[in-house]
Amino acid sequence: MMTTSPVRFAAQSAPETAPAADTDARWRVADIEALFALPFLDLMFRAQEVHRAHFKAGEVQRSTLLSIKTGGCSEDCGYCSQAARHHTGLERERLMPLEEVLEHARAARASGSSRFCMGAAWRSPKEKDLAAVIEMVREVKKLGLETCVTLGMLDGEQARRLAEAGLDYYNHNVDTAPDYYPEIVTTHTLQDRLDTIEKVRDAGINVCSGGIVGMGEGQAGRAGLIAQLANMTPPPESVPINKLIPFPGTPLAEGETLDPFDFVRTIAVARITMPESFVRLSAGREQMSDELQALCFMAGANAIFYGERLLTAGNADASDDMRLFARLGLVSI
Ligand code: SAM
Ligand code: DTB
Ligand code: SF4
Repeated sequence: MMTTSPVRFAAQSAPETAPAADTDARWRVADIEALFALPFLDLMFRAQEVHRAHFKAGEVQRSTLLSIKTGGCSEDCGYCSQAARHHTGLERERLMPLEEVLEHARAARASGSSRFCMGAAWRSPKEKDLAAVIEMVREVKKLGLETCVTLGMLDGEQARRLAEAGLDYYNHNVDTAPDYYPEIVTTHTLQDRLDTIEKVRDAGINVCSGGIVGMGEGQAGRAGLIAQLANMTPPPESVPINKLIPFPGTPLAEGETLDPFDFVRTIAVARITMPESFVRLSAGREQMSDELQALCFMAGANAIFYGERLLTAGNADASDDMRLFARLGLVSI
């Protein structure tokens, strides 16, 4: 562990260290904005220092995603291709049968992924659906893969049943800064999301929670996103940082373009403020050059989604990823 101090920092000078884990010190949004405001090379250097103090440089965890229930969602998340009310041309599908899920899981294992993440376009799972997903978790675990699911909001009992089935991770993103959340979603609140995350945590399941960059939130919005993740006690074990994929037919389709360096900065600030978390370079890699991805790894990203698809969108090709790993000397874990 790095030496830490509970003393917080003035907004003008970027903080030197993270708050000590055993204090109630919190990251102030101003501290995080100060990190974002550092000259790029200084920020990258700091992120590398923190990364190398907590992880082996060059080791990257790979998870494969599968959409087990696509489209027709009741919620209105402005970025999402799967909201029933957005006309994205996506066909609504039923819950995928177990055997088909297992075929995908076996392929993911054969490709070298260590975790299999199943996503469903639900506000929250119904009893019959949860029972089916629990069966999927049990069977995927038997293949020797770690399991992750993202099913929308859960109550405490649902979280306990998933934990009992051996679920390793639950993904539930806070997505953006608290004050920007109502601009993006109106059918549930950020507090609903935080309640689910707390239930997942209480059930003993690892938390995967992160957000999306490039929804017009600005640097202050990105600082607000990172602050709420870093101030969770403990921070999520896995922090996906997604670059908005602008789907035609969604309200965010015509969003502003994001400076790629601001995406890299977000990764670096996540790394510095959540030294022990896996920071996952998530949606948007398909459109990123190898050089930009290399900067993200330099900034402290140490996990990716691996495989031809995310949920409904394409992902970087596995063969391109293998070449990139070889070119950069990255090792998958
Ligand atoms: N319904 C569940 C939920 O909302 O948690 C699970 C599926 S949802 C698609 C999972 C996450 O994918 C979202 O929280 C969001 O962060 C990310 N995501 C969805 N659409 C995206 C897009 N167009 N670009 C980037 N990330 C996206
Ligand atoms: C996360 O933060 N990103 C993944 C995973 N968690 C479930 C999903 C990205 C979805 C990108 C858009 C799509 O494929 O529909
Ligand atoms: Fe999409 Fe999940 Fe929101 Fe439904 S709850 S619209 S699947 S992000």
